[in-house]
Amino acid sequence: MDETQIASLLKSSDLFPLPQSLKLSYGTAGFRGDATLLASTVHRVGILSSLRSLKLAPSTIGLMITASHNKVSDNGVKVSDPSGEMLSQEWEPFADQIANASSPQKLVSLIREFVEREEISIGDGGEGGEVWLGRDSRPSGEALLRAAEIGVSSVPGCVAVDLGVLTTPQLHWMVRAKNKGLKATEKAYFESLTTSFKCLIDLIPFNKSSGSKLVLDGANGVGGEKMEELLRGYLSNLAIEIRNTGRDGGVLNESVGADFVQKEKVVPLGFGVNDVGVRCVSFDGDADRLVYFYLSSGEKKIELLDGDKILSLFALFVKEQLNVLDDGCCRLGVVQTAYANGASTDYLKGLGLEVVFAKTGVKHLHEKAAEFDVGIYFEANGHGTILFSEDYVTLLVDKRKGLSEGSDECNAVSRLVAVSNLINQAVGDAISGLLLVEVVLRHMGWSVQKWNELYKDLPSRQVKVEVPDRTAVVTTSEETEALRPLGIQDAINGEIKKYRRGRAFIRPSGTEDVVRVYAEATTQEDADSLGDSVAQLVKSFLGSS
Ligand code: G16
Repeated sequence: MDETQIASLLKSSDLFPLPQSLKLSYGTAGFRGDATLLASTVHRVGILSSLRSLKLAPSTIGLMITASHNKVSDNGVKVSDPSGEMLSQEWEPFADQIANASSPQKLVSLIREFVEREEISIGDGGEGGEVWLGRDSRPSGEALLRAAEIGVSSVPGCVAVDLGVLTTPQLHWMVRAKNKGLKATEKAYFESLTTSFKCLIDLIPFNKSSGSKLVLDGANGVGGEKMEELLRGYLSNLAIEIRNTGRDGGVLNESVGADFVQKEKVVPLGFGVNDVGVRCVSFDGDADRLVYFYLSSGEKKIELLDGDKILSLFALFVKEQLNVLDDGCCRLGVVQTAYANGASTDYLKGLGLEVVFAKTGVKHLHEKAAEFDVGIYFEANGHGTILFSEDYVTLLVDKRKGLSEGSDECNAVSRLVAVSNLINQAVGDAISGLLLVEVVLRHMGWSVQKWNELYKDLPSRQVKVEVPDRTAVVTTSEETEALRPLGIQDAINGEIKKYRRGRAFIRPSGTEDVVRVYAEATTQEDADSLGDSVAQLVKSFLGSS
């Protein structure tokens, strides 16, 4: 790097000093924390994104400003690689180093070392770098986006393109499309969803119904707004009522949204007795997760159809199409995490499916799903998608040429191809996930209640424990056992033994400053009691904060 390049980086870094005692880690899904402390972090991630774009030139990188399910006063930043997938994990240590560099001089020296090691050429007249920026609807997003822009353009030869307010999956989709040389606008995203959705609806053999209208809880975030745009401009026949759009004074993620509904298992604000039996769906703050639910009776209690149930529905549908083809050349697999309800895993295995487990975080699930021809992954919290390998889609398209129009085989191939276009191939996407659930329910002629009967969840409980240092918890790779603090796993095992079909684990959250506890047993009372006693163990081993 020459003197001018160094001066450019120093000048912009001086504008964003690191707040004292801020210590961040790239975590499960990028950097997250109190929004007022994040300007330097976002600025530095802007620099990193430019370097990534130059390293992989010619390619566009995505930078998303969001803290997804976290409270509204938090914000965060994550990076999309050219494929639309999460930033390569190989670059995460560098992200951690620069985010925590104590001074602009230290920062620039880390960048210099990294640029040399990675042989990144800056401003040598070759390909420039390009970073596409998006943000969710958080009030802190705009100022942080400016910090990112300054970071991106402080690397000579790199430009930032502000795409404004988007859902996280929209940005990933657009980055992927751009790097594939396809139309990469928001309009193209909506058109692609619309075309594939309509194609799937047209392929439903008889006029089947999935029951009542659908009501969407938009978490007071960007998802409700984007869904409204889709319905207004492209899918006006689809009957979806949208609540919690954020325009009626509701607060982002506060007693609303997918994370709240899935963890608390109660109705979100804005829903009540009048909705008993109605099919409802909740998005999270940046619309990369969805869970369905309905009120069975009373005012609050819900029947939850979480990521595991969405996964099961999708797996059934895909498997049905593959059975029609009966050519045995597709390797279909599903990926879950330790949070998957034991009953869902039993159900999926009962379908004869290959089930593999990954660590929490879509980046881990995505990687494993990509090993299959068709890999379906979902976290119980509603984050997931279906990945189709490019080779398998090509094979399907070729196969269709030899099939007679309207035959069962031709229709099955057309459905699979349409699903591969509908469902986001980059990350979990609540909007495309919703459209596919609606298609499959209509295809099956199922109500939400009928769908819920696929299997009965084992009662479970999730608890968050605030501790002085959550990094004191270290787990095995699948997060089912705690290796540290020493002795805690034996104590947890002692508790588990007390309950029939008891299962519990702890792990440090990568997005919030808490240790998470998951517990499962045959009755809700037992799951609650196991969850509480494991939470007590966490407090006694780590102290409470
Ligand atoms: C992010 C990740 C998810 C993960 C969730 C919770 O979701 O993308 O894969 O399950 O955080 O992670 P943790 O338990 O480590 O806090 P989101 O929707 O917040 O981006």
